[in-house]
Amino acid sequence: MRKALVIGSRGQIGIELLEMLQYKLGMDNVWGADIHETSTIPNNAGNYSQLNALDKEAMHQLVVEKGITEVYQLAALLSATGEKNPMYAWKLNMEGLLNILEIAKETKIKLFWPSSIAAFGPTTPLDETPQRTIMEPTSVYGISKQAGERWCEYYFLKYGVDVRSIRYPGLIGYKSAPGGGTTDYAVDIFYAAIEKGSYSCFLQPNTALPMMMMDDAIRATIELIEAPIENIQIRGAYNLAGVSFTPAQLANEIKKHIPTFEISYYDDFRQQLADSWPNSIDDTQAQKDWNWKINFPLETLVKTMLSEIKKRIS
Ligand code: AKB
Repeated sequence: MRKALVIGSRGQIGIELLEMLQYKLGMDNVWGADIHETSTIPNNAGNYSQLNALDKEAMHQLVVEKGITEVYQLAALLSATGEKNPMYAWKLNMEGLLNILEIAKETKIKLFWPSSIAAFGPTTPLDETPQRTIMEPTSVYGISKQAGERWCEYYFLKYGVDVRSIRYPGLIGYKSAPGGGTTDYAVDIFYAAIEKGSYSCFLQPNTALPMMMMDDAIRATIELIEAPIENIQIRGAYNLAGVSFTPAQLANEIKKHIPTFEISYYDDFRQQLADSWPNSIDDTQAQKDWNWKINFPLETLVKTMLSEIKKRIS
């Protein structure tokens, strides 16, 4: 019997992953945990425990008490917030991972931990970035993801921990808000387009980045965790390509639905982060090992975001 725990269950990925796991495994078999007080969590969110990812004892107790068999450890500071508080980002991102790796070693649970395109750096080949390549990240978030990938592989090689990971592109969804990332513009733009008809973008028009609709990201996460163990050739993190576009290309696609939409651009520290990340990704290995394939190209992504956000606002 599978019993899942999502740590960081109130975050951008956590909210949607929790919902999908509840649908697949049943409400009783899924547990959410996050830093927020229990009294602030909606009644329909299912089982929930307040948890600090830095509190290893509490994490261990939760895993044992609830009979958890798989953990999704999503609690982290993202790239932009991380740059504002590098020491805390390092502490949370690394200790949060090492705590659960230790628990996985002791309890034999299966573990999912998210890496990111931020694990690459300015010396990485920018186009069709391969699975294995130069990785010299320059943000604290990217360094923590790169180090985290190595720790995941280490725990697999040394202790046999069944840990699996994805280098998520920028994630775009309508059910939950992003927080503190460089790719957040690609969510904010939809709300601004619908509510104001214009958007002021903190990245420059030709900044190409790999992105992915949240539905695809959640499906990828679950397909990876459910893939037969013998298929998993990568114990660092799998590349996922998603769909690559620039702010200007995204704005043009939005204009097909809202012809009066206007975009302008301003200078911001996040440009430097975006410039250090790939334009596009090669995910042949994920296709080969666990049959990965995206469902949401740019046109479908934009159509879905606009219609779902309109429904939510009205
Ligand atoms: C961020 O922008 O920090 C994240 C990421 C690319 O991991 N969305």
